[in-house]
This record gives sequence, structure tokens and C-alpha cells, in this order.
Amino acid sequence: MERIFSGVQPSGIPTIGNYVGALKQFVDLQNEYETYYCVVNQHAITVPQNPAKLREQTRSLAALYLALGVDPNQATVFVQSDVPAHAQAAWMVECLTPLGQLERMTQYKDKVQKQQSVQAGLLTYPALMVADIILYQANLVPVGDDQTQHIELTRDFVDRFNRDFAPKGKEILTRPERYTPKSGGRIMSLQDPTSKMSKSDSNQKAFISLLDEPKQVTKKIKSAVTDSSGVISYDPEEKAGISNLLTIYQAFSGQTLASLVDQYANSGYGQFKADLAEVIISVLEPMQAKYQKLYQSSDLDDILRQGASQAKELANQTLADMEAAIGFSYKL
Ligand code: AQP
Repeated sequence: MERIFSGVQPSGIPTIGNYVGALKQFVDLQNEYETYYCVVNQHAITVPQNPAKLREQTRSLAALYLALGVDPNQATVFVQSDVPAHAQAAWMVECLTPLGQLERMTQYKDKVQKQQSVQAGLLTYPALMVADIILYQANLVPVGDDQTQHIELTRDFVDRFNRDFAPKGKEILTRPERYTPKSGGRIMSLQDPTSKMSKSDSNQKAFISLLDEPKQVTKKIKSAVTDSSGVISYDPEEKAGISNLLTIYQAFSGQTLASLVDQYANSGYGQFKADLAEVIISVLEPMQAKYQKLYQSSDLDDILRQGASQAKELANQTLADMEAAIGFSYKL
């Protein structure tokens, strides 16, 4: 069975962008693949975090994975810092990755602009992401568009590592493919449809979080930036706001863009937005009820403990193979 690894940072409550780009696929793919879903809390500290909030958001994100439908009997669900192999492998990846490759990452360049003081981890975190993926010998990584460069970096690292350290004709690491949804790989901000929706956006109106109450969802969709033409059509260049809302509608309803455009051919933005809010709420509301129960329950701790133990088995094996290959095993 082919293997999948993916994760989300507990740097805030996930948005509907994280859901459409990544989390929705976690559930859809768990029947067909051996899946490892991680709460990547070590990535979150590349920008300042409040420790109490980080703790809470880590647990909350794990509960959200499950509330959305990730089944711990099928998928391995765990927290990154519970598996030390991630940090250990990341060091090897850092030492074998040219600095220039990390400096070219657009996500690094974007995030640097938003920080007053930049920590080294912000530059090197793609190496940790490479480590996350290779430790599980993942064939597929379900992620949004913004992670394309990081997956390319991983593929490049795997090729170099196998070439330089694997015995002739053998491979130590698996080369992963990126898995993105056909549409919705990049959901845009509701307030600025030219930039990506992000959970850490300081403008709360720019995103809908998976834990927003129905009233907030309706309000945020109502105030989403559109244009003055009043025509509902899909044109990301000329009508970025409405096109983004159509993409969200499509992802939450399962309807095609063409059928939505047809359905709203004679409606104004008001009706379209009201219906879109309803569709989002119909997915979020039942999920939120499950989430509340899971978050309070000690079952969540058991699931994460068990997940970390399962993850360690595979991660430690790959780590040992990498260490042996680069010369860390020195006993005669
Ligand atoms: N706007 C988006 N549209 C589609 N997919 C998205 N993803 C993120 N934003 C969108 C995907 O969600 C997964 C988890 O992302 P992450 O938390 O690991 O980091 P990120 O990409 O930096 O996400 P955010 O929301 O922008 O977080 P902050 O604000 O903390 O930086 C990834 O698969 C990502 O592609």
C-alpha cells in the first residue's frame, strides 16, 4: 500500500483554506493509503508563539483532524515533537542542503517581510519539512499550492541522498509526489483576493476558521471583497473575489463551477453569498459538535500516544538507515 504523510502547523485555528487545500484530502485518502497525519508543532515555533496557546492549539488541531473524519483506526495521528526523529533527521537534511536553495523559498521571503526579527528556523524550516516527509517514505503528500517548492526541495534532496549515500542500485529514501485538489489548492483572503488565506492573518475578516460560529461565517462571507459588476462568473484575473468564493462554494458543496455559475446566472451577490454561508455552515456545524467532545476527552491523549508510538517505529527505522548511510554508525 502506498504511503501518505501530511501535517498542519498549530499556529492558529485552521481556516477553510487549510481545509480545502489539505485537510479535506486527509479524510478522502485514508481508505486508499497508509496515512500519517501529524500536528507539526515544531514548524509553528519558526515565528514567536505563546507557550500556553501553542499547547492548546496543538491539542485543538489534533481534535479537529478527528472531528473532520480522520479515523485513528486507519490513520496514524500524532504530534511532531513526540517523535524526536523529525528533529534528528532535519539536522542531516540541513547539513546536506545548499543555503541558496533555502533562500529561494518564496514562503520564506513572504514570511520574512511580516516579521520584525527573523529567527534562523524560518529559513531552515523547509529542511524540517523534508525530514517529516522522508522519515515515513511517503509516496504522496497532500498539500496546498503554497507547498509546491517545499515538495520539490524534498524530491531534490531524496535524489541527492540516494545518489551520494545509497549502495549502488538501491534507494534509501522514497521520492514523494505532491497531491493537490483539482481546484482549491489556493484559497484566497476574503479581504484581499490577491493574497492567500492564512490562519495567522491579523485581519480576522480575511479568513473563516473551522471553529467560527455560524453568525461569524455569515458575517465574514457577507463582507468578503467582490466587485461592482454584480455578475457571477469565474474569472480569477478580472473577478478575483467572486472567483475565490465560487471555488470555496465548489469545494464545500461538491457542485461544479459551471453548475454554480448557471445556478446564479440571474441572482445578485447577496443571494449567492447567503447560500454560500449556509453551505459552509452545514459542513462546519456538525464537525464542531464532534470537536468539542473530542477536545475535552482523554481519548484524544490515548490516540496521540498510540499514534506517536506507531510513527516512531517507521521514523526511527528510516533515521537509522540514514545515519548508517552517512557514517554515524562507527562500531566495528
Ligand atoms: N489558502 C490556502 N488554500 C489552500 N491550501 C492552503 N494551505 C494553507 N493555506 C491554504 C495548506 O494547508 C496546509 C497546512 O498549512 P500549514 O499550517 O502547515 O502552513 P501554511 O501553508 O503556512 O498555512 P497558513 O494557514 O498560511 O498558516 P500560517 O498563517 O501559520 O503561515 C498546507 O498543506 C498548505 O498548503
